Amino acid sequence: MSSTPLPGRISLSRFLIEQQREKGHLNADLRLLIEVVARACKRISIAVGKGALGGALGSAGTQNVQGETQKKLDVVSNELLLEANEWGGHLAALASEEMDDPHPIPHRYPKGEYLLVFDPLDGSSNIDVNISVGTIFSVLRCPDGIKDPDESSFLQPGTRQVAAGYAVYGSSTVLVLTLGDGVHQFTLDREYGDFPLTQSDLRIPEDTSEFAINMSNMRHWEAPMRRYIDELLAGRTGPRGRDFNMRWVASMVADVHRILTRGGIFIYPRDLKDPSKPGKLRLMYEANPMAMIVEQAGGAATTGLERILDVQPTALHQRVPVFLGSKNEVERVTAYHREAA
Ligand code: AHM
Ligand code: MG
Repeated sequence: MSSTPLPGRISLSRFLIEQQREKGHLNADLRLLIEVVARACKRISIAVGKGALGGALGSAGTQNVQGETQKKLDVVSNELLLEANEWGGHLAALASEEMDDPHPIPHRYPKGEYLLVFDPLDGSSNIDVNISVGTIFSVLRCPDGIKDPDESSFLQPGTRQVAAGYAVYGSSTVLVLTLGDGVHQFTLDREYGDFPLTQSDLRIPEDTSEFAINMSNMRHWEAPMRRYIDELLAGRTGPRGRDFNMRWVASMVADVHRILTRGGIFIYPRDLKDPSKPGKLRLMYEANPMAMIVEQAGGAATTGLERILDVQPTALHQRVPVFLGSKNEVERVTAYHREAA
């Protein structure tokens, strides 16, 4: 059975062309970049959707730079994003969670003005159990005068991102995008192979009664973290005077997507399990793009002490604590951390 395109259906391509023409939010190179990333996400979605039939479940038997075991689909997704992006002439270099160093554009191709940073398959511990995973990406400008970008070219605060987005490979595949003027959602139409716009200007409610955190780490948390969660758990008779619900998918893309859809707060704090690590999530390809999206949707995103987008990166694979989502809750837990600092 085939379906008829919805009247007034706006494809991702048309949306980008209109943004370029009417608002000047992007140029032809950035438009190409976003379209190429979306095309790679479509291919990753197909690979994820094949599950066991694609022969790509399970471990690849290798480790990434952070010592994490790579899944076969981590490696496949990384390669799909590299292959799709390196020849188009829109990028100066790429960097990925799965690669130690930035990936240069091969000499046989022209170079462009943008840097692309990505987590090719976020939440990959969920692949083998058929739970949503996703791709997160961030776009920066290559600093002026740099012909061969290295790690230092990428170390720009999140405020310099020109675009950020993610795809969730769930019951449907959605692509969420910001160009710095609101957040827009596109849904993969598997029959037509395009991404029509399905929601524009997503907004995160300022208040929420839902939180997302890995509670199994509670014994390792610092005092302000315990204070905040203890208050939520105390429910109606506690200081917050209402009950709070908890959700934890263990795929940041899926947890953040829920927050964009109905509000909530997502937290991955620093903990004392491994004091050498300031949190689990990575600044450049997880925290920064998600912080830009969340702020663009009216939410807030901090490290517990400062705005994530203001953090000056010192290393490509740097980790940070992450508090993001409904503004009033993020501000409250941030205030608890600042009081204790
Ligand atoms: P990954 O990029 O290697 O998949 O790791 C990041 C993921 C996030 O998606 C998620 O929020 C977190 O790790 C889950 O951590 P935990 O295993 O502590 O629940
Ligand atoms: Mg990740």
